[in-house]
Amino acid sequence: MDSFARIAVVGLGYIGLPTAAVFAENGVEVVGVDVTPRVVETINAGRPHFGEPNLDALVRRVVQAGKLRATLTMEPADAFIIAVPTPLRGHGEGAAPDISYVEDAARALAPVLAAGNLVILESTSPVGTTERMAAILAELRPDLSFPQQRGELADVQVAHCPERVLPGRILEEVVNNARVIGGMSRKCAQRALTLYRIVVKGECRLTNARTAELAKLTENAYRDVNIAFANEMSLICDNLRINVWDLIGLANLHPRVNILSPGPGVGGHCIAVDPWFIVATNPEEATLIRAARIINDAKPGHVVAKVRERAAALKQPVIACLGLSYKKDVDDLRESPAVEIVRRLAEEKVGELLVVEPHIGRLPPELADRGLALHDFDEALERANLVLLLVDHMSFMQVDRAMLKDKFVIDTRGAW
Ligand code: SAJ
Repeated sequence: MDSFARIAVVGLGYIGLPTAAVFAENGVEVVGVDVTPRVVETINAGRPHFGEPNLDALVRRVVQAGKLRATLTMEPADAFIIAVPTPLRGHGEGAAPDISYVEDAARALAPVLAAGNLVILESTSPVGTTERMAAILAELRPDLSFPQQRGELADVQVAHCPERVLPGRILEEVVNNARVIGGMSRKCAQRALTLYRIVVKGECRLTNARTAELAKLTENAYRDVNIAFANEMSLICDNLRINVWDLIGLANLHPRVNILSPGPGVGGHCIAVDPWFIVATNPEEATLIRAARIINDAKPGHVVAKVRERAAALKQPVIACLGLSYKKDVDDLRESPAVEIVRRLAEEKVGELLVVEPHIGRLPPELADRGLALHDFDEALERANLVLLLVDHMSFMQVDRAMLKDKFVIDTRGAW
């Protein structure tokens, strides 16, 4: 029972596809299941449908070797890894986690489930989601037993093993990061450990599913709170006319202080989202976590105000907006503070905006529809009288300092 010759990965996104490819690379037969035909076609043609270092070559290799195959319909397997989105519906206070994709995945896989199978939820989820998934499976398959019914004796094992990879370093981190493996029973955790050991070199720590769920949310809330501290210091420094980067460098000389970097805000689909999963279920207690979210969400507004103020001093402001992605060296624009800043500058008609983002081929509709276009880095620098650095992409770092002379520079990342 303990072998995993064939696994199904449900949801072939930023986490599912790299996970599927890494298992395939290690000799497991992997079926990737996704609801989007374009995603399935692209992968079966040997290509990832998003940018991530080294993923191209890996997907090509495992698809050509016949180890990874994508499909629209669920198929039987020894283990199922669910890596579907768990978005937040609404914004800020009052927003609620949406676990309907996890529920849909459970309903889709229930018919092909067999005794001896292992079902793992990898998606970042509010506490209780793994139990909810197991309840759906049990309801749809009364012929099988589940851990909430029969504990160690269950026919089907269920676990939560949250992903914790950093976009931009996914392939490396999928293998080398430590993993939290939360079983609905001891046996569930043990079996999940056996599965992950095929690919994971990092430490694997066993716990229960609820603790694993909260551990993942805690990691991202911790980072959000720490970034909020840095962002709050940047506002305080602006008021006091102190360079925040110098300040943090000095404070970090202390052996027990390690302040993160302020920036234009916190983006991405994890850190800006997951803390709300904790706030949503614990509104009374999670006051610090909520405050951090509010501070970080307010940061783009402060950047816009600063640009407005500088632009007001120019007769014809031409603003080079450098970078749109949510962080450096990725093509991911989700929840990006840079996009929000550029959109608001365009709405307020602060000046002519020259948008530079070397990682994408065309602007998202919310910017393109406002008459903006993508520009070349050198051309934008040449023409602009105000330079706004929003993302510290490697390609922006080797800027010719002479080109910045006589221009207003707003460096939101402290990179220059
Ligand atoms: N940021 C700052 N200052 C910093 C660090 C980050 O402003 O000092 C900003 C970034 O520019 C970005 C945002 O925060 O806009 C988030 O970037 P990130 O690189 O910190 O994290 P993500 O969202 O790419 O990935 C995170 C990671 N979580 C942690 O580091 C605790 C990753 O390990 C998780 O797997 C991922 O969330 C996830 O999927 O949850």
